[in-house]
Amino acid sequence: MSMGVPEIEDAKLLFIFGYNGADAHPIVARRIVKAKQKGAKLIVTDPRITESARIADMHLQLKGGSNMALINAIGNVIIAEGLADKKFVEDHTSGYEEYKAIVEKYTPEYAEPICHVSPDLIREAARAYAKAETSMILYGMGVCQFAQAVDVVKGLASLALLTGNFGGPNMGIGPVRGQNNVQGACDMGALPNCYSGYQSVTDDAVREKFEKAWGVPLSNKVGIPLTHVPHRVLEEKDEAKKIHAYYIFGEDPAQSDPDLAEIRETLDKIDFVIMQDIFMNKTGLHADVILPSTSWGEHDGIYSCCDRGFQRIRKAIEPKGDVKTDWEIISLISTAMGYPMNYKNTQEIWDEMRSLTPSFYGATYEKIEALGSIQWPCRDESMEDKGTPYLHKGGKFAHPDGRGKFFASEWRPPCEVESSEYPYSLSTVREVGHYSVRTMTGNCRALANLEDEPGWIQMSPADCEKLNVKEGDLIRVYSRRGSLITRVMPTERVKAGATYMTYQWWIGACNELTTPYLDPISNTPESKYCAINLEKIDDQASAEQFVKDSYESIRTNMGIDTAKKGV
Ligand SMILES: Nc1nc2c(c(=O)[nH]1)N[C@H]1C(S)=C(S)[C@@H](COP(=O)(O)OP(=O)(O)OC[C@H]3O[C@@H](n4cnc5c(=O)[nH]c(N)nc54)[C@H](O)[C@@H]3O)O[C@H]1N2
Ligand SMILES: Nc1nc2c(c(=O)[nH]1)N[C@H]1C(S)=C(S)[C@@H](COP(=O)(O)OP(=O)(O)OC[C@H]3O[C@@H](n4cnc5c(=O)[nH]c(N)nc54)[C@H](O)[C@@H]3O)O[C@H]1N2
Ligand SMILES: [Mo]
Repeated sequence: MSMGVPEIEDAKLLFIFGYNGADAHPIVARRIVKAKQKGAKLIVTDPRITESARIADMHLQLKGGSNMALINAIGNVIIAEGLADKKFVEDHTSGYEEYKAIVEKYTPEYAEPICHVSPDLIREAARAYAKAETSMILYGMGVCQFAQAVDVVKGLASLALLTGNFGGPNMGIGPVRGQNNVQGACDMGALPNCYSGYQSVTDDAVREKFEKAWGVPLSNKVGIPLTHVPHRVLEEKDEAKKIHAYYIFGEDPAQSDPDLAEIRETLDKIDFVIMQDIFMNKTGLHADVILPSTSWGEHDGIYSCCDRGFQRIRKAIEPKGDVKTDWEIISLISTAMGYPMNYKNTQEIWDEMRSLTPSFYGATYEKIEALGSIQWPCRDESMEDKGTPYLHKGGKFAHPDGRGKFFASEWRPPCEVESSEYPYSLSTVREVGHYSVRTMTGNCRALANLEDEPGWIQMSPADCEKLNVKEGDLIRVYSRRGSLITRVMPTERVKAGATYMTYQWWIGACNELTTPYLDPISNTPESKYCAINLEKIDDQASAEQFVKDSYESIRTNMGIDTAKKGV
């Protein structure tokens, strides 16, 4: 994020793009409501009527999979109507002419048949975004989970460049990232291509610094992204590139990755799987070794918020049973493999990391404790350096020439679209009551009592009528990759032909249906679009029995006491 989460409240305009705060981040959603109460204009771009869309001044209810065309059209209007911040563009950016050449074609009239948004509304949104004193973009998985995702992120950043919405408070662009510490995992270098602080593994000077500190030779090759693992197990012919062992922790690919049939085959064919988790999950059913670890209330550490803010977390209770913290398990494995790690606590690990990471060096435990949160970059240990609430101050960017780079791309349709055989689109999203692979919320009996298997498919009332199904009916959903049973939820919030499921259900597991197509740069799968068909089930009683039996059988396999409600 170029700005901080608290700044959301003071922006004059919020442009919310493929992000549903009310279900995904209720605390951030409160800030959106507060911004509105303080007079901010709200523009929401989402194919569904989300809660933010319901209270928005403008809702661009685009057709799923058309983000790039819409963003290009907004850039087109800003340029055509002379609304760009010419001084900012001249002084602080590069690539404007190339950008202009691409968006020229994307008039609102050209975009309309792709996006299904009226040219008037596109113009109105572009004018409001460009004219507001400070405009802030918030985006989420409705941008990132497409095979054309990185292009769209850059396209959104280009709108901020075009209108000078960088370098000051209450403006900018923010991916409102998912998990409490997904930003932290990336900050610490849990990525295939970098060390902590985004220092590249292919940079010789960086590699030599880490080699010296750790006293071992290190590879200069980029590693393997999570979503390439199935290919490297199932199809790789080159023995040197084939994967034989898979150490998985804090992740349940057998539920959260696309095309689960392929994932199961991968986990079964691979020689050795280690699973390290706080609960049993579907991946654990394929594991050779299970390492139980402590949960967030049972250990110390630091999380990074999506706005680059480091925050300390503290152990609240003593762990029970035969468990260890994740860092102790990693240290023990490393020691057993011949590289001793003798850390006594998380502060020692943090201090070592800081000493090798200039942009985080100033964020000491003591300072984070005193200030509550420190947003990187924070380079100096002294109390004067309180971190960086917003980036690009004075219009300075990280490119070698100090300028922000414009980017536009032609729109590409999703990889799998509707056909006569699979006439509906499926997008997979979130609901407020359950979390990701549902190990955590499913183990909370109160939440399981509110909502349990097999989950729902959101459909337009017109589609329900066409299929002659009503709320709560079990229905069969199938794609080219798999099939499942879920419940019908008719809702006016979605358009005809487009359906939505949440991805936490074990029986109604939508990743049986999703496609493994990836964005070529981020390697994120296209979870937001695939083609499906729906089939009414006549014998509802046996379908209900099937759901009950399969849920019980999964829980029995996982060693869960099925007499209790919840997982
Ligand atoms: N309760 C709960 N909270 C969670 C999670 C959870 O599982 N449960 N998961 C956490 C995680 S890991 C993450 S990453 C965040 C994600 O939080 P969000 O980013 O809000 O994620 P989604 O709900 O998947 O998708 C956001 C919106 O994208 C829209 N969308 C779909 N297709 C398109 C499109 O083509 N264009 C546009 N503009 N929008 C589109 C969907 O309708 C949806 O409303 O939530 C986090 N918070
Ligand atoms: N169809 C579809 N699929 C999706 C998405 C979508 O929108 N649609 N969203 C994707 C996104 S954005 C994300 S982030 C992923 C999330 O998917 P995952 O990362 O697989 O799911 P989580 O539920 O966040 O947690 C994974 C595991 O971590 C364990 N865990 C929790 N705390 C700890 C801990 O302290 N230590 C250890 N070792 N384990 C712990 C949990 O019990 C759980 O088994 O799903 C992705 N999959
Ligand atoms: Mo996420």
